[in-house]
Amino acid sequence: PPVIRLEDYRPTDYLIDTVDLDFNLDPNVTKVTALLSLRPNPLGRPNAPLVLDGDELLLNDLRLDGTPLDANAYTASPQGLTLHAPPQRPFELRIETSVNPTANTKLMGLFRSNGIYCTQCEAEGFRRITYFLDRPDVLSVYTTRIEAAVEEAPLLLGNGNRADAGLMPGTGRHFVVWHDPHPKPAYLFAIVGGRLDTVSEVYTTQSGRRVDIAIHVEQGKRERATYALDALARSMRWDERVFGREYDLDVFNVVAVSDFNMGAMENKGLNIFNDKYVLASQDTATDSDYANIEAVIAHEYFHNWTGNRITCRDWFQLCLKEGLTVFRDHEFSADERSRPVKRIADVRTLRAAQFVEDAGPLAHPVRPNRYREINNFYTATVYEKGAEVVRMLKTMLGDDVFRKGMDLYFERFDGTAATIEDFLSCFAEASGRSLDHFSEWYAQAGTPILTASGFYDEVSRTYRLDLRQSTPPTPGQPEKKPLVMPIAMGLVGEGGRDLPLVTDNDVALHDGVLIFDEAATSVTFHNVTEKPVPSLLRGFSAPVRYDIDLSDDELLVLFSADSDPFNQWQAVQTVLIRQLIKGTEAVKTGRSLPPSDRLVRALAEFTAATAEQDAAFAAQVLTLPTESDIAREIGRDVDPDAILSARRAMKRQLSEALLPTLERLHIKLASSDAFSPDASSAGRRALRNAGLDLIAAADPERGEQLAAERYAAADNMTDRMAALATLALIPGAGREDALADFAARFAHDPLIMDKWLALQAMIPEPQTLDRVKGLMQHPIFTLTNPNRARALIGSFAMGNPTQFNRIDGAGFDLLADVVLKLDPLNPQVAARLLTAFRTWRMLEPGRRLKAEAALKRVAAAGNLSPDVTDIAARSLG
Ligand code: HT7
Ligand code: ZN
Repeated sequence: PPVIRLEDYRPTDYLIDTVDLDFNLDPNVTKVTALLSLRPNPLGRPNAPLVLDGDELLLNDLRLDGTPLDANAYTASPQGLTLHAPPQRPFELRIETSVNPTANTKLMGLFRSNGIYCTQCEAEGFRRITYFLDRPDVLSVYTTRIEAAVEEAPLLLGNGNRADAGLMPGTGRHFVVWHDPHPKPAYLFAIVGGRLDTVSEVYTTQSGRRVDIAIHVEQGKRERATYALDALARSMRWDERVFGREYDLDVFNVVAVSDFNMGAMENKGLNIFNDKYVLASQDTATDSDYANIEAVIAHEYFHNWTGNRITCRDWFQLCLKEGLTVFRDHEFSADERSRPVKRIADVRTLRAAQFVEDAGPLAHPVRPNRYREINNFYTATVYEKGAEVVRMLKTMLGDDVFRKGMDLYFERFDGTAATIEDFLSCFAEASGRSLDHFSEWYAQAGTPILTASGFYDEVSRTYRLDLRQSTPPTPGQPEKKPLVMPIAMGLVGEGGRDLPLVTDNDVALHDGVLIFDEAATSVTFHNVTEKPVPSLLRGFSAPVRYDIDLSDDELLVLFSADSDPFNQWQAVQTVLIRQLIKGTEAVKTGRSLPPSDRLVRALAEFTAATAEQDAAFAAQVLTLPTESDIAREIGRDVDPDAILSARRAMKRQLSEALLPTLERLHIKLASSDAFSPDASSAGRRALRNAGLDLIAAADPERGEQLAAERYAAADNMTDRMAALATLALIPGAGREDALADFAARFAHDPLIMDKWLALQAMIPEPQTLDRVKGLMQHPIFTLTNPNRARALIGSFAMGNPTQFNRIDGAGFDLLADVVLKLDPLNPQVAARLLTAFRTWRMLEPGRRLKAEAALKRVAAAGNLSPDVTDIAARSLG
């Protein structure tokens, strides 16, 4: 595929003011009639041909202002339609196309999921419905008429408000007309048709507008939609309160389907969801499922302003809507749940997904400046790092100025397709500060490394902090500049007290936030009455890797006393990671290193004294860094087997030392209260289950017994899955029996069986490869359903470091085979699975060679999609 470059952006030559669509829904031949009112764009080239995008389309009929077009006036193919000399005045084009929704396995455009008609148009799916200027800067007002058999699709939904409906006597068919008054790009277009169950309520906005909000799910699943409906109402209220944003239509519909390429889609007034992010009940969803549902419901709703009312000028600006909306959903969850625990969870995800991406062959800036396949840029960098950049803006400017900037952005760019420059200009204006240097965060790829060292001078009572930053090279960007980093900090004295921060006048330090924007600097703090321990990057105030010359003892002071809970957690994680890295080195020479006494003592004290007070936080503290966390910190010549052994040994030794405390905690946390998915109940479950995991590490027999009891007695999916996960790590009949029991209980529900598939795919044992191959033959598994493919193959490739990276290369081969098989069916999902190879260069040489061979085999295969071609080429590049 050709490279598309940011610098080549130019406006379209024509505009499309209104779009009238008529869908005649049929499983195999759906006819789509599009009436487009076009006019030359004053900003475009005069007399240019009109080049409309298409993808696998069949053109039935074409008329200009009501008259069939002469055959030599246009060129049509499944991939596009060109009018050679369109009128240089307003004109109407009527296009009739046919599509086959049942044959659409790519799940882009119009497709059917379990018999339900639905659409997915972002990024470039609308061109699979009709010929169009399918790019985000073409904004049109849509009216959509949908006609279908009443029996097959009693419910017909579209964007906007319902304008008309009726039966078509004698045909068994009916129709509904939807009108969306808000101009929008084609990627936000959607329709749904099917037999669905509904939960709904009336939501009254702060200004008194009554909105019918509804969630529609597959038949028989209505009770599992109530949590999502509640999360939607809470999101709407939060956006009014925190950002002053109100909903703007009479209805808001959410539809959940079981075949979906990503999590959900923010189509105007008609969000379509992967049912994984809607369906929840005590028996079927874990606490993290509940949290994810709340977050994704909020995310898609928040897009109504950040994405829909203000959209992107081009796909390079994707982070304008995604980074900002992720930031908004993170803030929402932080307000609804525990802010520190949410921050820890988000930083874990950032490091696991984005830092890894940024350190490998697929690294790219938050705003990429070139792409071959836009579907491959819905990445952790655009989403998660994009959110971090917005968070840094808020940290630097303060809450009030940030809100002022957001208000200005909504006011000035409402109804437009905007850019990152537009966004930043609002904050520059609101703050009176230049953000030119800050804007480099959008352009420069790679994770900066912040190095800090401190010197205390007792005599002058000064503390000098030396800071340096550098960013390793990334593909296409060998040279890096220093970035602007807000470093939220404190100097921690005796008993955890924050010492006053007194600096020279020229130091940019406000409200405990130091702005560091050079390659190196030194900051001197005065009147420092005792030797402090610096606590830097509080709340993870910048998305950087951080290296400070603090001893383990100093870090453990922060763990027990820092006023910032994030840095408490970070401090103990840093000590754990350091010891795990040393442990991994020791394993390679046949030794084993126990955790230090100081670490054991600190964790024992914490567990005994404070764990219960904030169970969710304690669960985070007691969850060891993952194998992938350790691999990422090691960075090169990674041997996943050595990491697994070191981590197992450390976990066992730590747990042995903590065992009596863990047992006590376990008993105290046993609750007979009625189930509630709220954050504090979930926190208690999380801590109890983290405890179970550790007890099993110290004493497998006892762990197995406890887990089997917990599994059998569980009255909710969190406890059942946690117990099953503990059992899954203990080979033998107990595990196999429990897995069989789970399969028997939930065989009827593929979404729940995904948990069973994923758990087995992540067992760190050599037999897992054959287990995964066997599960691919299981009746529940099908490659054409993205959730199934991700649960089994994705979990194996991304969640089982020792087995995917097997020394014999069989793990790589399995993934390569699956990608090649899936690519013709669903290239988007195939390409996403292939990104599991992004860490291959970090491996030790033997494994590296095998991974490279598998990747090369994929790259050399014929007839690959642009999606897979692009990932394979960049991974090898
Ligand atoms: N804006 C959406 C991104 C998206 C997508 C969703 C479903 C299927 C294919 C898709 N391609 C891109 C989801 C979001 O970030 O809110
Ligand atoms: Zn989004």
